[in-house]
Amino acid sequence: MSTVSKVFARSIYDSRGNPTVEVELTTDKGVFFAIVPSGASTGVHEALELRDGDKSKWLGKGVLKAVANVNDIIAPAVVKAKIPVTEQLKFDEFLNSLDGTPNKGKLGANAILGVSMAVTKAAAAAEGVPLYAYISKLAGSKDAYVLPVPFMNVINGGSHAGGSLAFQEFMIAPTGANSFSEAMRMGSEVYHHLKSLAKAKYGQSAGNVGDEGGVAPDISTPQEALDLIVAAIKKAGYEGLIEIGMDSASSEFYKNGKYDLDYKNPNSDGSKAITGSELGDLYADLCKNYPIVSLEDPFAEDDWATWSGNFNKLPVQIVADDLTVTNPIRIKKAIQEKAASALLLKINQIGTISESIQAAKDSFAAGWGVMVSHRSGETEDTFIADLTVGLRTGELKSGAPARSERMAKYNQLLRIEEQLGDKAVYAGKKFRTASQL
Ligand code: 2PG
Ligand code: MG
Repeated sequence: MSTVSKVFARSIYDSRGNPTVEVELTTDKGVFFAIVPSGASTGVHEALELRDGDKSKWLGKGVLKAVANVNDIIAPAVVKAKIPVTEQLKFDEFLNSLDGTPNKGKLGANAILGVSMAVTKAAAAAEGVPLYAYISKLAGSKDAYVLPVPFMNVINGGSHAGGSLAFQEFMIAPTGANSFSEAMRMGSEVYHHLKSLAKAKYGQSAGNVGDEGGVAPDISTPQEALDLIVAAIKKAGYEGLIEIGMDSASSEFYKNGKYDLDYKNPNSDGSKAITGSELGDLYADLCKNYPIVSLEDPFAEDDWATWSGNFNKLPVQIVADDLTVTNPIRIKKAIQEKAASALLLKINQIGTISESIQAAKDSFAAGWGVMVSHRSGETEDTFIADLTVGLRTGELKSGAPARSERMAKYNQLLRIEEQLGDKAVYAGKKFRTASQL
């Protein structure tokens, strides 16, 4: 029975150069590290990310309070409680009881999540199995491990880049590949073609990248972005084998009941603001003209009626991110209201691994898909790669096939696929229903 002898947190830095929490947890099996990611286009209903707010340091973004909450409150309580690390649910319930608020508002989700992740890693070591295998057991997933379709964000817009493009992410999804490693090769080739095409068409600076490693040409319409991607797919010779996903992150440009597609223009006169129904028509049109298979956050986080009203109009996977924030209560509502057909699963939106697993299970039970996701502020921690395989979600997004905080997850999946050999199944076209494969 492996229990925790020491917990220690420190402040380190994420991919945007902002402070974040790292937890070091010690058991008889060793020392286990976990680093917490951080979003930019965060949903208002997410669990609380505790920031110091002291403008004299890190522009208010310090996490010294969250670090102190781990070291002064969580650490002594956890060591004293002696809960076996293999009892994740009990452990996470204990962490939640120390916090005592519905949104982890006292200790901070960033303090709690770091400990919860490190416990899972320690438990895998206690059982002597790889992390993905342990998570699979924890979640009660079916046998045969499924490797996900990587949704690679090759054009960055919205709050993740400069320029005037309102929609945040344009992703390539090699659904026609035969394996995860082949999907990565195809994605890498398309990414490099895309960079050359963007530079040739929009000038050298169009090759500069945004927060998630995708190029960020100064274009203003989704059609321009999609045309570039289609041209790059064609140039690489993968027409029909690579499809497209988008994350509009539309809560960012929802104002006064309308969607302002010109929101990044400081001189916007509001004339490009459209209704939810008009935005739905725009998506329907894009789905007709481009090989789109997935639309995330097409509508804003509290615009429920527009989500449900447009659901049948859009013939692709509809992914809920800011709408559901990996929160079982909001997921239940979205299922009841027929608002979406897939969950975007972000562990720091809810703050513990048990609750993240529960969110995935609730979604699967409703026939939904689940796409595991990084945050735009990421780290070298590869936890979500193992989580994806363990939960059998069949889909994951971890940014462009470039920049090490993005590649860390894809590289871990390459290792897992190699380790599994013949036992690895690639989700391919069945990414949305991979849990049933
Ligand atoms: C999203 C994410 C990740 P952020 O909206 O899906 O790509 O962005 O982490 O900034 O919320
Ligand atoms: Mg999103």
